[in-house]
Amino acid sequence: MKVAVVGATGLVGTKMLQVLAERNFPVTELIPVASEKSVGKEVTFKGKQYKVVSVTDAIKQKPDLALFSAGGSTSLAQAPLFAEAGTTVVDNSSAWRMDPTKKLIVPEVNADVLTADDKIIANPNCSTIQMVVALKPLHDRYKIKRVVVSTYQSVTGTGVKAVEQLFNERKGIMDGPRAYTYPIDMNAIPHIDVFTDNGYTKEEMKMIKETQKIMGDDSIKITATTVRIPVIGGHSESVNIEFAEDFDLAEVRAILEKAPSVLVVDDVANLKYPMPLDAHEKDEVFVGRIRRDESQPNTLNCWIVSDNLRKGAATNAVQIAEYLVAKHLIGQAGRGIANVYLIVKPHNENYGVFCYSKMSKFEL
Ligand code: 2RA
Repeated sequence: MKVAVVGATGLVGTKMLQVLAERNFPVTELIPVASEKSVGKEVTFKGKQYKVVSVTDAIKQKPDLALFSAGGSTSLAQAPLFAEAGTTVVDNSSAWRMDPTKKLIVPEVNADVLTADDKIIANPNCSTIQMVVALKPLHDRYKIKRVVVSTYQSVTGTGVKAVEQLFNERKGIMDGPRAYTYPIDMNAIPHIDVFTDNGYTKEEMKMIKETQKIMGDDSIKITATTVRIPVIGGHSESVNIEFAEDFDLAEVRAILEKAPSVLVVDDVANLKYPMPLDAHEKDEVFVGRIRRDESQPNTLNCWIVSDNLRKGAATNAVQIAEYLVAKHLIGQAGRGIANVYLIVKPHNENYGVFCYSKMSKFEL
């Protein structure tokens, strides 16, 4: 499979390359793509060096898959160009997430809605992904009425400049490049993304709208406060969930223990609870501090932590691509062949992908 990674030199793009390699995604040809100022730079994939190319060059090569992590305006302009060339785009920006014609996917929750016609697929916001992975199995059992979430988000969600600002400040350098208006070290900034007219930030509104879209249920009421803290390994969330009916705490734990991608870390007697230090470089969504909200009926409190660059971004995007491969929904980019059938061997085996037309057989 010919795979383009657009934004290959950024924090998420670099993580996408790492995750593609780790999960042995069937990349037969890698096309790292970035803005003009990075064209010609080299990135490493599976021990080999690849030169970064421009978007125009990448489209000419008609990749089967393009993983985008290049910002909203780039994605709005360029994702359709890839799609027109037959490429399936999985986009990590907010550009397409609330577009009613585009699917917003967390594979553990709603991958089953994908079809071969979905040429631009949206990857949700990191803080939304980790929350819905834990909420979905509970919603299926008890029906969620309302969620109150407060986040404690890693500087890696902002990007390289923010990580630099934090480390500079920690060394006492206060006049280096800044991603935030205020110091981030020794601080908590209740402001992620821009403010909207209702006094919420865009990050908070993403958590509300995206959760409803992914869960396919607009009746779930959600309110959010999102906060940036001087942390690297992942985002943490304090989540208060009100259900339509009462629940059994032991059953809640059992449901979460069985839920895909969830790891319950909840043993307060032994001081075990999820923390970003432990979630760093892992793909799971860690859930702990599971307890009843004693202030009102049918309500649960929990603490959800995940590596925002992995499950919150790169891993989720690659999992979407893996689903497309497994379901034969991808791999025909612009080949112009009638009656195409794809045969994809199971994960980890030698991925021979063959494409048959009425007349001939091509190895992709
Ligand atoms: C953040 N949610 O952490 C964003 C990144 N997508 O700022």
